[in-house]
Amino acid sequence: MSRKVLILNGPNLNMLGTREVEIYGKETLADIDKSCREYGRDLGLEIDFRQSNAEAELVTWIQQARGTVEAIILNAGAYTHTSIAILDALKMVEVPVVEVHLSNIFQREPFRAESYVSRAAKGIIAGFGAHGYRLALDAISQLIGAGTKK
Ligand code: CA2
Repeated sequence: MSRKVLILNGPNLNMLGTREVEIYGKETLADIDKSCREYGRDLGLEIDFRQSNAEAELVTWIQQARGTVEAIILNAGAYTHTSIAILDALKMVEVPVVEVHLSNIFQREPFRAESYVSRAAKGIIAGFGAHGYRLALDAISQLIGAGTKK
């Protein structure tokens, strides 16, 4: 049986592939969505891939994940470094969270090295561009034992 994984993307990630390609790569968010669905299918994972520029919407989606998905992959964008509301929601959700960043946030401006999301995440993948999402799916597959019967 397929297991559901929620992949959430925060502000400005809808602009991927249009600017700052030297930092974030040339793949669009639609490209990443497609590649996650395909890779997830191979791992027996059903992917629900979303993006929002609104903190409140991300919080609501995280709350709704409780009891409905097996894991969350989260690239919270700039909210990573600012949002106590997202951290609180992640702490409540009782679902494993893998934090993803396209860029290596520890090599950039000092304010990007601080992540509220990390406090609630099982682990973090940063600096591998779009491939990081597939690495996160591998990690989740291991964590929840996907491909095995529930
Ligand atoms: O490296 C990442 O994945 C980030 O989460 C991306 C965020 C940034 O604020 C985080 O520090 C690290 C920003 C995403 C903005 O993406 C754009 C893409 C194209 C053009 C402009 C922004």
